[in-house]
Order: sequence, then C-alpha cells, then structure tokens
Amino acid sequence: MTRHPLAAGLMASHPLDRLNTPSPAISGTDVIARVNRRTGLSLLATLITIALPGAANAHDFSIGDIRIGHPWTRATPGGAKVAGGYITIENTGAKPDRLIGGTMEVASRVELHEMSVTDGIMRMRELPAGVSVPAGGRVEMKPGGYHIMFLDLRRPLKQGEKVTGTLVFENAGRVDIEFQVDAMGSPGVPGGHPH
Ligand SMILES: [Cu+2]
Repeated sequence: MTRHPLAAGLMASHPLDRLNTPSPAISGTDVIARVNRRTGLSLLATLITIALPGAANAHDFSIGDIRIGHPWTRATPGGAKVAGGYITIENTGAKPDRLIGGTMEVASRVELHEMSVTDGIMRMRELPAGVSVPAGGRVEMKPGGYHIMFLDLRRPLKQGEKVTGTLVFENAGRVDIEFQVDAMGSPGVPGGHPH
C-alpha cells in the first residue's frame, strides 16, 4: 500500500500549528487536545506524543471483528457525478463477513464495484453480493480493483477535506467512517471511471 500523501503532510507540519489552527473538520484528536490544553502543558505534550505516531494510521475505524483502514477518495472536477472510495478491510474474527453496502453524505447512492481488465479492456461491474472478507483475512479495496462507488455526487470533493459515510457489514453491522480526500488523479487508474 502506498503511503498516504496527507499522512506525510501531517507528519511534516508542527503539531502545535495544527492545534492552533481551527480546521473546518475537527478531528477527535484535536478536540481532546483542546480540552486538555486547559489542564496543563505536560499533559498536552504527552497527548501529542501519543497522538502523533498514530497520525499516519489513526485513520482507522472498527466495528465488531472488522477493522477498516485508511478510507480515502480523490478530489473531483466540477461536473463529476461519481467518485471511488478505497479502504482496507481486516476481519479479525473466526467467521467470514461481507461488506454489503453503505451511504455517503456527499452522494445519493453508494455501490460496491470491481474493476478488472478483460481482453485488454478496463471494465467495471457492480458486486450485488458485496465484498466478502474471509475469517482472519484482509481485503484491499484500491484503484484498479474493488472500490466503493459514490454515485450522483451532490458536490465536488475537495482535496484535504474529509467526507463522512457509513459502511454496512452483513455480520458486524453498520459503522461510521470518514474518507480523506486526496489530490485529483492520485495513484489510480488511468482514465478514471468509464461511467
Ligand atoms: Cu465503480
């Protein structure tokens, strides 16, 4: 998996700059740090020490035995109506599970898709049965393969923002997640989606 450009950016900037700059999307870490700023600098320093090493992979979500790693998508040009979302799914349980759907605040519909090359042509198809995750297994949804398709975008996605949604697993249930929006055309499929 490629290292996330946003994660690199986060690591490069000074933690205090981030804390002192109100961002439109306030992360849990920021809120905790702000609350604790009142309780003393040493505590704040401790918090930063704890929070920062996790910055590169703090962007994880879990429900039951399912762990969702690093949801990301791409910025879209003005008129675009679709975007692809990418995640890794880990099933730490003893039973198989299945990603069967989801919702996005920025899109009126979400589908699960697979992109594959057949006879030299890149094709995309919907996976009506979802994406199965074997017990103890791991599935990578990434450009050129499985993806979460955001359909009928209500607005363009802007680089650097986070967009929220939910994913639904057959066994584990529903989980709220956030997708980081990467640069337009960040490592993916040449030509984008043929929708
Ligand atoms: Cu698609």
